[in-house]
Amino acid sequence: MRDLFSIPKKLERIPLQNAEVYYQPDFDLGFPPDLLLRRLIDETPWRQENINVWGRTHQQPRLVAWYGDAGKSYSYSGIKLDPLPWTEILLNIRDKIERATDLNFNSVLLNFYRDNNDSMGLHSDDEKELGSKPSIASVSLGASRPLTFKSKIDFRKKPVKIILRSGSLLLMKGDTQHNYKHGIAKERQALGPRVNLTFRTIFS
Ligand SMILES: O=C(O)CCC(=O)C(=O)O
Ligand SMILES: [Mn+2]
Repeated sequence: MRDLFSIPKKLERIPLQNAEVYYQPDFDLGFPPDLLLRRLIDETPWRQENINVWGRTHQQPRLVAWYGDAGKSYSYSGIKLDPLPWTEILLNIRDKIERATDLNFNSVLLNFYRDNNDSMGLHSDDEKELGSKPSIASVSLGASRPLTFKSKIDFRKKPVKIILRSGSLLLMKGDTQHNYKHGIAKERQALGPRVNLTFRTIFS
């Protein structure tokens, strides 16, 4: 019988209709999540990008960095990111993720939420260079933040929230980007820093 109080040691499917989302709260990254968080905050050349939304320019409410194989640049919301070369720490994490998901990734977007005021608006990762059914593996480090899923098919459906805790792995596949938006809302209460890494495959 399954122990209700044990933390699952593998990716488990989240019951979200017309989507394929898997979550593992306690993923073995090879290093303690706090150590990885500190190193990534200190060693990443973070940028705050201006983005175009509905014809107006804003500063993104978080910091970003894009790493990947040479030539795999990525465009969204009017910005184009050229990849930085892979670092040892990111290759280590990628290796663990690839084994756990049985997938290959050639790039990773790092997002740094400095505190509770940083956020990411609801969006789908549906750029054409990600293919028709993007597989995206997301590692979270630092403050727990809820990831909100909002159906694009049925607007009456209540949003579903998954708390992404430090050291967790989330995998989105299949029709998830087609049928849902997802995002990280600002929070009212003070929170410490969080770094999220989304491993992706760029086809181009
Ligand atoms: O910070 C997160 O958990 C979400 C990141 C995300 O959706 C993205 O990078 O596209
Ligand atoms: Mn996303």
